[in-house]
Amino acid sequence: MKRYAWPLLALGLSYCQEKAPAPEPILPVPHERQVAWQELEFYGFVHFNMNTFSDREWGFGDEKPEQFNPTELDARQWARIAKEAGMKQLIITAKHHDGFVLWPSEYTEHSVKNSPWRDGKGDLVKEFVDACREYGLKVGIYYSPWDRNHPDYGKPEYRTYMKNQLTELLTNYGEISEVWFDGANGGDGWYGGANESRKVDKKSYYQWPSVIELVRELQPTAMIFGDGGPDVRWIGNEHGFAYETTWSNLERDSIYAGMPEYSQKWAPGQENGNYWVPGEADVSIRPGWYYHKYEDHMVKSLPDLMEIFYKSIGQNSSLLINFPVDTRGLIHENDEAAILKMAAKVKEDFANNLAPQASISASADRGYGYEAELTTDGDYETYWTLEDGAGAKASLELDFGKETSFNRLLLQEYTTLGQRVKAFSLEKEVNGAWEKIAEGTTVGYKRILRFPDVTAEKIRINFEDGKGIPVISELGVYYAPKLLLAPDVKRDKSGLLTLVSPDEGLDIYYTTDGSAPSNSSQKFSAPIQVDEAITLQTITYDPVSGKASDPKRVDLDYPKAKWETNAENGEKALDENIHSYVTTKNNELIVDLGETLEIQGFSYFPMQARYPSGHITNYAFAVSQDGKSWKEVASGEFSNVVNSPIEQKVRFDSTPAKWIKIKAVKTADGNPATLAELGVLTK
Ligand code: FUL
Repeated sequence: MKRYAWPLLALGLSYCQEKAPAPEPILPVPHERQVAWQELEFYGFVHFNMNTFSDREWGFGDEKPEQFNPTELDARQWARIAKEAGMKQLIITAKHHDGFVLWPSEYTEHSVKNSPWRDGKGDLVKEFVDACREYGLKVGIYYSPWDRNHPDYGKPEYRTYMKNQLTELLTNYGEISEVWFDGANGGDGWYGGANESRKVDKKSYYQWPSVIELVRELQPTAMIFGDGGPDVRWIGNEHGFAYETTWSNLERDSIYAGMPEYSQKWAPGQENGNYWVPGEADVSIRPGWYYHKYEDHMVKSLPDLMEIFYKSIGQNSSLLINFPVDTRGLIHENDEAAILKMAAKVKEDFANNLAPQASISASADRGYGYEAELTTDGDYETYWTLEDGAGAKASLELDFGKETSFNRLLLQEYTTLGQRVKAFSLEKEVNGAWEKIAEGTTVGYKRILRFPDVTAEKIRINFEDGKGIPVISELGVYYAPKLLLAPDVKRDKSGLLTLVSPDEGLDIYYTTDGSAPSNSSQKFSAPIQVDEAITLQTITYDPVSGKASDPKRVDLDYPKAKWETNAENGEKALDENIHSYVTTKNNELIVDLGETLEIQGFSYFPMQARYPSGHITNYAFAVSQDGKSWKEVASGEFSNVVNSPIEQKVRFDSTPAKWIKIKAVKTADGNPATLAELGVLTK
């Protein structure tokens, strides 16, 4: 029941409607700039600089400005995509470890001013800032302290250079909302031609306090990112995952950028950390931070991106997703499609908050102005809390008035009063008793629990442990529709076929005769033995909504159960696992098929590692009946295998084979040939 009285009544009863003062904060609490920042939640990174053109992740510093030459650069395209994806800010790599700078800095020749791009008259930081402003995005600047180009790196003079450049960046482009200092620093480099290794003392070399002071002076509202803050900290991995228990409190004084034990020891934050330094989870939408054509087929899938969303924003962290802008100067169409799918799915999952539709009550509250209803009013500034000294235990009960299905719980603490909750659980009422559905530890700015579909009329959220009375701003209950994607198809060497659902509570149907699958086809319940070549078609089906995914078609050829090879580790090319591979001895691999098959072609899956080697670009393929006398049946080129290491299929006239041999006539890098998988085509 709402306890707001009518205005008339209020006159007479005003004594009981006076809002009690807010509870005392539990320190540490966020600074104003951190409060503003936490609402951003989701923003983007643009890795675009010299590495884009040298096809590297970390340039050495000896690159030439002439190499920087995008052909269709359009920062407005980046900003449009970020905006459409629901991002609130974009951060650009103004200078990466190789030292090349994207603006015409007065302090170096190693910049866009000596590149052919815009005839040396371009300023990419300016184009970027203008595009962000046009699309209403905040602007962030990534500046690598480590500089493998600069002759003075490692000497005191370099500090002046760094400050001069930061002054340019922070005075010439209007409001900057985040300044991103990378923790990677010191090591080999070109260093003005010295070509040597330079180690710096990461704690003291940069004189961080004075750098921070400079940023504060020039951009008082900017958040400063570093491994350990000062304002926002690294989450400790590049997968975009925060932790089950994630504190915004940090023992900041124990941390310096680039310290080796940061990830294990400090990254999740500390319950009793004495500074407010919330986490930021950074991850690239592809394996690399920079663009490499050979990763065009490795853009993260929707299930991957949703996992990242729930493990970052859903675990008290912001999410920073990177676009490796390509050599044209554009976000690649695969990356755009992926991020927009993710944005649509997030929207769908949180389209309908069921909590405000329920009547809500609390085990206790602090009185007028602090009632349970305030957790479902959509206003972060209002909150439910208890009387001082009431302890950390309390509960909120929601009565939907009818059986209601859901699978997500969202909670937000009012962080202005400090992060408090240490343990909570969700229960549903079953015949007058409470049954546990899910539980969590910390909440912080935002916590989302995912669990299998539950149907209940009444639920209860128990705050079980905390640093003080709970202070809860918002509470949400949602039914996230299933991720209706076709199943993953996995087959092992023996021919055992498994279909894996992308989400819980879905059914899987399939056909093997080429007909279109539906929910009246064969239902998949356990792995199936497949001893022949088949065309598999499969769907996932949601029995609740009656909706099905698009069908997936996979041509599975003859299983490799009887196949053998003498080559060392050769079985890695026959194990139906594209993430394992064999490195051949003399650039060939011979396989005994165990029986004579009529084959019409072969397939080659190149090595899938991040830094592959030995991709076969020119091949010869031969068959044999006895493993001694060979007949070559095909030879040719895998033309684009370096840039696009996807499965290659070669067809030829049908021929009997008991033995097969693939020979790499040439590999892309001259290294011994590698194969992730070798197969035959019998259909
Ligand atoms: C890392 C850098 O070394 C990567 O190249 C990338 O910029 C990433 C965001 O941070 O530490």
